[in-house]
Amino acid sequence: MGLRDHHNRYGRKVLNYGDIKNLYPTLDQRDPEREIQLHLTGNMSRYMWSVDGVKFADAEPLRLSYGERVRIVLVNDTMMTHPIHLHGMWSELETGSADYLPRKHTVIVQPGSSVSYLVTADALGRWAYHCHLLYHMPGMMREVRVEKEGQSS
Ligand SMILES: [Cu+2]
Repeated sequence: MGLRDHHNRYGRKVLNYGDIKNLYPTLDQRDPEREIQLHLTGNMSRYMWSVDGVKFADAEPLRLSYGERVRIVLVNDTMMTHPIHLHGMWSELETGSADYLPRKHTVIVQPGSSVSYLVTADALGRWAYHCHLLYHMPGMMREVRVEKEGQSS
């Protein structure tokens, strides 16, 4: 949104995710094998929240193969900011240099914007993946299942 090299009228720089860089090289240098795009959705007036228009109770788990490298693209279709937390694995923000991706637990997605990050599915099991705002959590939540190939449950 034009903030990357922008200074405000007081001469101060507006910091954003483009300014973060890992001190250490990206551990998993592989390109992602696939991309998962998810829309953060909701209804402000009824205060209902969802992913791709589906609330957690009605949603299928998101399945990742153990060891795979995947790109997640979150598109925020709402007018609120959502801090999205994937448990169990790092979210490596695709900002700046691919060789120094910053690793985060929770990724903030601004209203009307999108963010992409890479995940290495290196933790077997069932993980929560959700917005960290308490009142958004019941709807804006997915189970992520990391499974070995041919071993779905
Ligand atoms: Cu939220």
